[in-house]
Amino acid sequence: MGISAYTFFEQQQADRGIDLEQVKQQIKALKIETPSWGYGDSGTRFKVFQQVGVPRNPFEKLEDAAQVHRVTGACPSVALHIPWDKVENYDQLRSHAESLGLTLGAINPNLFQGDAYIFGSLCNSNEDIRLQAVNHVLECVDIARATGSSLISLWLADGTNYPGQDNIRERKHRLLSSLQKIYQAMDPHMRLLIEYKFFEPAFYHTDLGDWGMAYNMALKLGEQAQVLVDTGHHAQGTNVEQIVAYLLDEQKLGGFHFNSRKYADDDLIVGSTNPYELFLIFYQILDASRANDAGVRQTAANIAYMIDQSHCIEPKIPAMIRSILNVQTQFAKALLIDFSAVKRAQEQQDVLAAENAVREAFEFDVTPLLYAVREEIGVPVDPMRAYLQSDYGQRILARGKGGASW
Ligand code: PSV
Ligand code: MN
Ligand code: MN
Repeated sequence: MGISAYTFFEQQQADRGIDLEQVKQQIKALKIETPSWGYGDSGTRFKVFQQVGVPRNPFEKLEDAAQVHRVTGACPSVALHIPWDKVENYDQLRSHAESLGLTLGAINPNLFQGDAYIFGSLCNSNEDIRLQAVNHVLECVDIARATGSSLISLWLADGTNYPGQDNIRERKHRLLSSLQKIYQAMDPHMRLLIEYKFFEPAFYHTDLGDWGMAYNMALKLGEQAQVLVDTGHHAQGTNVEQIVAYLLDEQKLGGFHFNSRKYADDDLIVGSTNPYELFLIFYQILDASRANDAGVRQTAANIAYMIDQSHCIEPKIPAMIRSILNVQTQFAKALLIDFSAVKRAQEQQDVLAAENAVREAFEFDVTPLLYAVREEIGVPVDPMRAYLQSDYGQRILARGKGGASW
């Protein structure tokens, strides 16, 4: 891509009244956290395929994550999942991250794999098991202190498979009381991000089945609790961007788990099947960042952007790079929306003009823009090519098969 493509693009956007310098600043500021588990082996309930070269421990997962940050400059932090990433000494893990130019990000408790949790964790009718689950999350709060993390992102597998299996309202009460114990243990700068999902592994009812249930819990807990939107956790046809807008307006949107889905919680590369949805999510965020209400603007500015994907059949590091590039692309396109044109059309109730003002931004090729941004921050203009041309992928083959797996 030569200078001329960018010059043409610059002129095109100047003619539309878009301040490209500001757009570039915003692209540079977008940071996306990658998940440690995205570098390990994962699969479906049918099979986990083992790949050669997969990290054998949390230290090696960080080394792989550092490659993604090296070529994109956009992924300086890594989320941990406990106990998948449990280590003896978190100071050592933190120093290792720092030596790689990374920080440790959200701590994700695991309330779904312990044998005790067959009938649930924080909602279990057995008080001892509920306490065990609460204690695990409290341990994660301690880990967050040691790793310098400020986010606890909590997903529950709790639910039932059959009508009558347990009392839905009592489970709701148990959940709130468990969450209150966790919330009270957090330091003032920490945030509890509550993730919801409509089904799986429970198939009849799920205790945090949708954004409304997560929102209700976050509201009852207090300011430090917010909702986490995992883009793959909705029923077919759900308007995810409306949920995003609603939660932003209530100042309760805390973060995202980005991934793509076709049928259910498929955990595919974000933006691979539904790029327009991702673009429209960013449209809502950028719209909120221009809101009159300072609280809404602040909420939009503090969103934790995280990837949550399972790379079952694809090589993991390039899959993560692809994900980051897809997010950057849709974000860059959303930044090209002419918000005054949208507003004008809305005021005139001109449906077609309003829809056009949003869609036309999606239709621009932002490659020259992203190349220019990367050149300015000193990362390869084509991060995927740079990674594939490096020998890192070859070198890690020496790790062999049978690395970390969920
Ligand atoms: C559950 O489906 C989920 O989205 C939660 O965020 C978990 O922590 C993660 O996946 C595990 O892969
Ligand atoms: Mn998730
Ligand atoms: Mn999921």
